[in-house]
Amino acid sequence: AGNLDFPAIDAKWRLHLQSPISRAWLPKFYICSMFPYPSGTLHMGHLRVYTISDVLSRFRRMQGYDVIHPMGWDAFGLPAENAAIERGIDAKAWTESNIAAMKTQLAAMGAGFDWSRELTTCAPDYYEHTQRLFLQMHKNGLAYRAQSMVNWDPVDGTVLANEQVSPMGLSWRSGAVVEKKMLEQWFFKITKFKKPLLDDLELLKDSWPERVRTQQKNWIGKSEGAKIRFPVFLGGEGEVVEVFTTRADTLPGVQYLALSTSHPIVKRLAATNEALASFVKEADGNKDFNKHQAPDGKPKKGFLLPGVDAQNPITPLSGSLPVFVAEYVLEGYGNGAVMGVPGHDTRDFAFWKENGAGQGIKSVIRPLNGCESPGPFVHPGVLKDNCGEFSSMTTKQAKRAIVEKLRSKGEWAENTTLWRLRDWLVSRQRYWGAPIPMVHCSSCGVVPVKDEDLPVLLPEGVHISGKGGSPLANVKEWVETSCPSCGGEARRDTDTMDTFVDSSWYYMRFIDPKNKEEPFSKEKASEFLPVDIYIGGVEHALLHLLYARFFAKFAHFIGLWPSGGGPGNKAEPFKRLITQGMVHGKTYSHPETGQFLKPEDLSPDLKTLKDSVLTPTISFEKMSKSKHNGVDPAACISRYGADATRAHVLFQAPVSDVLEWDERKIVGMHRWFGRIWGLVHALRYHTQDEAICASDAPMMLRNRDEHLLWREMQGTVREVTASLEETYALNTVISTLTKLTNTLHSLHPLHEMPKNGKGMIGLQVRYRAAETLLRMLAPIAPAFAEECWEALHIYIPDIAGTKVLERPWPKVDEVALKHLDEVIKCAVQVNGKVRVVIEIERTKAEDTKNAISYVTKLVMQTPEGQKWLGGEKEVQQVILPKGWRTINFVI
Ligand code: ANZ
Ligand code: ZN
Repeated sequence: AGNLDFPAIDAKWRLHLQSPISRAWLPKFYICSMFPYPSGTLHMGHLRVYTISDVLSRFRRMQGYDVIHPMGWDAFGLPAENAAIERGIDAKAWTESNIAAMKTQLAAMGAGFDWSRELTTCAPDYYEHTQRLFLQMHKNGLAYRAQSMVNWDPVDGTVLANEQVSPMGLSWRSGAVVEKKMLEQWFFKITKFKKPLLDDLELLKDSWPERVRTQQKNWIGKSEGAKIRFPVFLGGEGEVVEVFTTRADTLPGVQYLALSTSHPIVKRLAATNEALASFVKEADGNKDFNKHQAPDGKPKKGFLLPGVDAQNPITPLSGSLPVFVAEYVLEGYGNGAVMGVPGHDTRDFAFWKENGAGQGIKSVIRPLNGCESPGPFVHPGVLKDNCGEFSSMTTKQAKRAIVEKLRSKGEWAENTTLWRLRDWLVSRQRYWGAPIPMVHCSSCGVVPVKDEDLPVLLPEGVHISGKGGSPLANVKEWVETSCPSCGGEARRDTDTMDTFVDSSWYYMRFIDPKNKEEPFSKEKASEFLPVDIYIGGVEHALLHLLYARFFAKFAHFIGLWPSGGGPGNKAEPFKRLITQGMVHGKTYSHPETGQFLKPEDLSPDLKTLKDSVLTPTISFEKMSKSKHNGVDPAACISRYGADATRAHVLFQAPVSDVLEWDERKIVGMHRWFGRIWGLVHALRYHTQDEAICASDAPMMLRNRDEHLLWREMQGTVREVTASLEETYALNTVISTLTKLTNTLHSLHPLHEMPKNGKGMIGLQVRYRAAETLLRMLAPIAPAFAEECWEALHIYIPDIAGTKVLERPWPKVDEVALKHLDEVIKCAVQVNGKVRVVIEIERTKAEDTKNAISYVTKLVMQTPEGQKWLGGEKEVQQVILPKGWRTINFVI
């Protein structure tokens, strides 16, 4: 490939690639990749996701689908605001220049998007409709205000959603330790849709990654169990503590109760008990924000409440139970109280070891079969003899019997279902977001802005300090307005919406991006939704996808998407989800100290440390500044060309796996391209005959070798097509095409006649194989494929003027393929060594009674058979295993 200047080829075809044409005769096909935040530069994750979506969309266009492949910008959010705070740059100008830069980079990677559909979430013509959807939520009782204990990020000075707080209680944005604060906030009632959000995951069973569905399921967190009420005595007074449990069957094994720090009883006692108050304060400091993701061995700390004891309602006479305040009990889940069963729950076990004053552990359940092992037994089983009337019941039976007994004794228990999902807190005390379209009037209360008064424009040129509450509160002339209801003086809501709101519906806007009156029209929704393939990073598996599913169901609910995707779909927005894996960078570290090395710490060939004989340790890790392993896609593209970079991205790993970026391997792609270029050149002088090149010319196969080549080609088309439309095994597309390239490359040169007449493969088959290869190459390496297409047809101006990307995707020659399926390849071994591979027709193989003599006859018809088995040679034994894949001659 020495004479190939790939960056120049990119440049030559860039314009053509940027605005792809759909010559559609098939229905719509909507491919969407998650739109980027306009930070200013594309990173490797972007390169990977947009390569995948570009390849799939070019492939579908060639197949004849009316492809929608849009691109936009998730342009509201903190980085712009921080740039404004830290460097005094205007958030809007900053965002716009970043968008311009990234658009150029997308073009440089050879990507083709429908730029006519471009949208930007921070543009008034977009956020007007975000606000309209907010009003719709409000009108339908799904947007409401509530006092709420919020997660307060003291560094960014803003409220965070629960989801933006790490399991360790750190801010997802700034990394600061999150505090708690009471504020009046806006919420979306996502919990109204909890059931369909959970149940409809089932519809996605075969088309979404299992891991993503599980994460969503856990987050929604449906939990079936029971409420059980415990009589509690404190200071002579009787009270009741209600707990939630999924294991009512373990009630006979309860050894204590544990309350959360904000339980009413705890609050009351803490007012007069200093030690308790300080315990509560400390425990609140290291709150377990996220029980389901909390690592093991999390807080076991407890505080025994003095003078408080509880009774087990099922065995009230069996003595009293201690009551603790415990860090691990969540205030927002169930009743903020737990019945402690050390014998059968891991956390309770750990807690009791720490706080049980050396008391033993009561075990009430044994395995159905098999013996007991040390530690808590957490699985279902059979109740032991120490459980009175419930003894020898199974877990399932006992759950029902115990709840029923307590219920009949006077409402001491009741079956119930708990959900983990909370309503979505959407207000942010931030500037760079869509203003919440609400007005506060002293006489009318909170009043929605009139639909015709949208958008509520975000004021420009606002000075943002980054301190305190909402920056908008300081823009007096903006805040002061008149009440939409009574016309009197009123104030605008000064919060903006969580940027997750913007990205929850953008894929619906893409189908009707210029619509002024509505977010999108019903007709377009029915025509273009759902998205056929959605591609993006697995880091969005939870929140973004959950919110997007919520908005799709909401759109259906208010009649904006009446068809909801047709029968059986139930308004699921993304038919198929592909989550691409991360790109890891090659990381060099010091073999002794383990310290990460910069390129300048290494010798020029990177094999040793600079001025040393030590070899660096090499690993692949998440790209980061501190590891000096970041790779800039733009630099890579300008060095190797977009096509080799794209092919490399696809080839190095299956789409969902981690991709270990090793730049040196790109030369493998260059070598492959070089071989294709060689083929094209060898052929083009011979293809001056238009009749041969006409795609409708009947294919004349004149001998066995032509048949074989033709068949191999059909197999390739079938495999590549299946990978692009069913399995998304895009790495195998490259290897399959490489294989075909190698076959074509190994044919004897056209101008030489082979001596034995073997391999007499004529021009027509060769040409058709080459042009089919180019068509399959086109989605992956579009610029290079166009260059080859032009070169191949240089003497046929009619075709040279066409574009390979506008050609139809190759169809499989079914007849040839049928043959391929019907033929068994049988390796002929002589004394264990393979000498030739022959083909046996499957039907013949099945019909033949005397298989060995039939196959031997075929073998003897080949020159190799004659050579190794003919003449004087004496065959002692023939072994032909079932399936006819091998035949072994012992001579
Ligand atoms: C007794 C018990 C015995 C429990 C046993 C489990 C196993 P999921 O499945 O996530 O819903 N629990 C209840 N409320 C809690 C709270 N506010 N904070 C922390 N933990 C709480 O979990 C339900 C289980 O979590 C409940 O069942 C309870 O412990 C605990 F062998 O009750 B279980
Ligand atoms: Zn009013």
